[in-house]
Amino acid sequence: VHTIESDRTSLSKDSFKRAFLDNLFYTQGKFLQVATHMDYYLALAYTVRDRLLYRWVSTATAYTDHASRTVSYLSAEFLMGPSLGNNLINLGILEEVRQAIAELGLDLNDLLDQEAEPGLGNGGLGRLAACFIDSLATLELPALGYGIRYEHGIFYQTLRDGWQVENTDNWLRYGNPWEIRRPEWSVEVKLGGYTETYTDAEDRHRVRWVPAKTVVGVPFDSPILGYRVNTANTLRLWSAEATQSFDFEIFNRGDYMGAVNKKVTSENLSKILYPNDETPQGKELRLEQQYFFVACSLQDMFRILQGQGVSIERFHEKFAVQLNDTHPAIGVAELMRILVDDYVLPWNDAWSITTRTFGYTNHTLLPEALERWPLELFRRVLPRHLEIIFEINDRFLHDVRIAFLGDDAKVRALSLIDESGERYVRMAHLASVGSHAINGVATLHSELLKKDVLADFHALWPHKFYSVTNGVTPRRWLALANPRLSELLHDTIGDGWIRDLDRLRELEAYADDPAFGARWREIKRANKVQLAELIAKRTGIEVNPDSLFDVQVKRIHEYKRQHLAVLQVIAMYHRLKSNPSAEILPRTFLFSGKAAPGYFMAKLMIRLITAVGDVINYDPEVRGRLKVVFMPNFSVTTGQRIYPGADLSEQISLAGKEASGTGNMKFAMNGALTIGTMDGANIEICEEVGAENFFTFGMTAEEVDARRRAGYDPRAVVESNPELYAVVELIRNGLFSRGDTELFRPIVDHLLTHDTYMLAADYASYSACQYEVDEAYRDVARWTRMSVLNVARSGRFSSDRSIDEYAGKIWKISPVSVPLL
Ligand code: 26V
Repeated sequence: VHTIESDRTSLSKDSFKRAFLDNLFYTQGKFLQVATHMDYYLALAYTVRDRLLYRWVSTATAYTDHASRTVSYLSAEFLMGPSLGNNLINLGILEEVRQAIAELGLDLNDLLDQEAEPGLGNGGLGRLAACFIDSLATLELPALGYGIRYEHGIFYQTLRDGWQVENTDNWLRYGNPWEIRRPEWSVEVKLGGYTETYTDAEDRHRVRWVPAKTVVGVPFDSPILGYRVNTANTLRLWSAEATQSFDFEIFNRGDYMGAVNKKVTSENLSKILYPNDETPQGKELRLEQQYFFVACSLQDMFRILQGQGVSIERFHEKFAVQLNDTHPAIGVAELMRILVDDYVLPWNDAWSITTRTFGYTNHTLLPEALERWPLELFRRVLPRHLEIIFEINDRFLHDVRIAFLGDDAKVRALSLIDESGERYVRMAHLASVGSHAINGVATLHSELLKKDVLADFHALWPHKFYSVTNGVTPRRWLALANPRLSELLHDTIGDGWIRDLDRLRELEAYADDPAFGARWREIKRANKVQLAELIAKRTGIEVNPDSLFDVQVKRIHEYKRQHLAVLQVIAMYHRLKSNPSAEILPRTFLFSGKAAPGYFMAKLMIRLITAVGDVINYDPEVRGRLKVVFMPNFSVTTGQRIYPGADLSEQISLAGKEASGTGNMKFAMNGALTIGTMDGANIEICEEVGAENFFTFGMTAEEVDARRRAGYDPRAVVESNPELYAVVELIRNGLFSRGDTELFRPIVDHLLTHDTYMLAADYASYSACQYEVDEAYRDVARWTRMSVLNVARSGRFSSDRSIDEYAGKIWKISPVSVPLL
């Protein structure tokens, strides 16, 4: 093995160049003169992969030898973003490879641009899983990420006449050099059918599930290398295939087309990612997807357990299984089914193993986002699991009746089955009952969980509740995304921050250093120039790099209130039109984000942004002082280019609605200041960086509640605020829709009547706060100081800190150092 390493996968520049040319020739079948950029990218990716594989095999060996306790992170989404750059960072060879590639007459950036982004997630939840998997490896913790290998990830967004258009993503078109198919570890998954009882040879009463169909799950593994360590964990994504028997049917039966159709249906299971972030739709295929990947993953864990000769009763000692929201919550019933039906364990023993295995992370407080499945649909797909859920529920409600003597309302409220109308299975309740740990993703969110959504569970089991504030990986979001700032950090405080982000504190000493400040500003300016180029390329809009870059990038949702920012933009425009010579601070408003395809209001919000841009951007009187840009197709890749160029980060959700937010952390880490509500992790960011370095506005979560209880009348608020009234009138009169007074009526009407997310109530405070932003930005030294301190104090928001907390408090796992073979 030593010779394999030194001959084939050494990190020296010469060996790297040789390997690259070798791969170009023997993997891509091309020579330099005819190779495309895609060929070069793939050759480079394989060259890097070889170097990962050596660490991967070493890691697998170390874990097997230690029989280490392992966390299985179950997530329906892993929004990984491109791998090449990240792997080069984590191997510590980015600059060396850039040079080696340059010596071959190529530009590394051009090759990095070739990689298709695996968009296997919607937004925050999927990206969090990706940051966590990076931190797990960096902290040398034994971990497996389990998910779905969607053939089509999140849709590709374009704009047509200012409206969002969805295009199917096809990330696998040129193949994926980072994955290895492992057909030898394929498993079968049953679906549908019915159950029956029988007596086995040992005279035991048992239940048999007679499924209607069986599909095969094939694992595709990708190595996840930690930063500058030998640990390379596995991300194992399952792909659905038809069983062999379909192929036989195809040959033997007359109904050729019918058989082929059945095959296609099986393969549909991992075809497409549902794009409905925050509003589950109760679609049968979605429940099948969830069960599919969970059933595959649990079988895989049993295989690993058996491979290590560990007995079934010790499942929970070997594995800590974390449920990333309720999407994998069916795992609770599936593990019970395996233990009780297949291994014939007594119910109580099985239940003890199950609850000691699972942890549940909740990611949302929005009531409409809580997953529930119509009972009849559930029975159709998973008849045995429904029986098991009923049994879990019976036993659970028995305890509830004792704990809350005579309180029938509590029984109804806590039940795993919602029986208030059409009957549903409540997945958050299943996850809560079946787990030993329940956590929110920021302090406020965890408190609200205990007070609101899961209050009755908290009353029952206070000891189960935890809070782990989210974090993001500084490798991708700082070292890779912002090379200029990273270089300055390198020159000033060294590179320790990349694995210990608290080390950024050492920057505090430079916050008032004029020479350092000048470099700081040059870097931000250069990043803005680069971002301006990207904006021009993607939208044709020219923006001024000396204007304040005011950025809101995230999924488009009413609770996130992109339209609150738009109201403010219109107010600034109105001010300028009323007094064209007014001294206004030039601003560029940049919006980016996807709307769920069926979410009408969100799509209309995008149309409003583009419509306002169409008027303001081309109004000669504005003289370029205001620009409004909607950048299509927000993704990990575009995020990496946007965060480093932002001056101001908009985090303006209605307090109590954004569980945490993670974009807020990426901005702060890259030196943007935040204008934000006291919501989610904003509160903690404000606390860390200091209120004097953060722009807060709006009602607190408590004030929101009080205000609503007191009776909220948005129309009265609008009518009593002349600025806001004028803004609403301008939209209503069709200024942004060529006189069409219908187009934006749903937004205006909703604002005046229900205003569910209370834009009107927060408007005045937001507007006043934006004046403070202007004032701070005009004081160059002050803004620089604030920006430096935001970066210096962002250490807490590394996902390394989050993972360290999960590992210690919830998973009880510890690092295993990996020697190279
Ligand atoms: C729901 C559904 C419903 C079915 C279709 C697919 C799908 C995908 C996602 C979701 C729920 C998404 C919940 C979510 O993303 N929450 C966000 O989680 C972030 C990480 O914890 C957090 O920072 C955000 O505040 C929170 O909105």
